[in-house]
Amino acid sequence: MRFDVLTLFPGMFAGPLDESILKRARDGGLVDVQLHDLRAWATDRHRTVDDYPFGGGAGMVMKPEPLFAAVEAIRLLAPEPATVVLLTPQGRPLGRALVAELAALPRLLLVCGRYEGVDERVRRHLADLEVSAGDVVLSGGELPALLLIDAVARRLPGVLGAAESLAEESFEGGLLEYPQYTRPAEFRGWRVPDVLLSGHHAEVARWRRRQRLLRTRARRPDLLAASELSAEERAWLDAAPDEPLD
Ligand code: 9D3
Repeated sequence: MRFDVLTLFPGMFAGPLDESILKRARDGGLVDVQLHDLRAWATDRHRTVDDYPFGGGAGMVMKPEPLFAAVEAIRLLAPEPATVVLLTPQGRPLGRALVAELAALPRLLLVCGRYEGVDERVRRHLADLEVSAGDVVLSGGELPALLLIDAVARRLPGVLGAAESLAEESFEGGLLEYPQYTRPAEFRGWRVPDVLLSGHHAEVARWRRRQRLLRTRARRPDLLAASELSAEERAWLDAAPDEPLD
């Protein structure tokens, strides 16, 4: 899958793209990320990309001309049709369903907003889709673009190992994860639950499923409402008090 990123701050991307899973996916040719500096499409002496808002008000607005010129030029750099995604606080919040939709596309052109936002004509006539990283105020679309690239790349065939992919699938069930422990079995007096040391695989699986349900009810009841439960699982929830948040 190809990502083109249009940004005023290409330097923000090197670190995250050059580590761990994203680095491996890029080295293996599964993910191609091309960064483009919007200022390259500014035409005046000062390389201006923003201007004052018509009607007045605080802050600056990204001008349409460099954004349109850049997107039109970047489209031509590869044959795959590009879906233009504008990262903006007013977009559709990034979530599992949206990530799955984006991962099915061959090419994304991510446009990172800065300042108070982009000229409305960019939104209306250049962007195919507007995406937000959720209800938090950030300085621009760069970190949301990285979030999107990371989440989408993890869904591409071959990016995760077989074991990791399987683990991801089991959590697509939409519940939170069960508590995880590793050695030592006792640390500062805090013991690992006996069932995990017992070697009874069926008991361990039941304990984990139950823990996921209790934890999801306590922390994300919205997720629980959307998941399908067996009669036994319903009974566990009815019998158990709310998990104390530790
Ligand atoms: C006057 C109101 N503005 C400041 C509070 C709104 C505003 C404009 C531009 C707030 C942040 C930004 C810059 N942020 C983004 O461009 C952005 C973003 C975000 O702030 N949160 C979550 N997702 C995204 S995607 C792009």
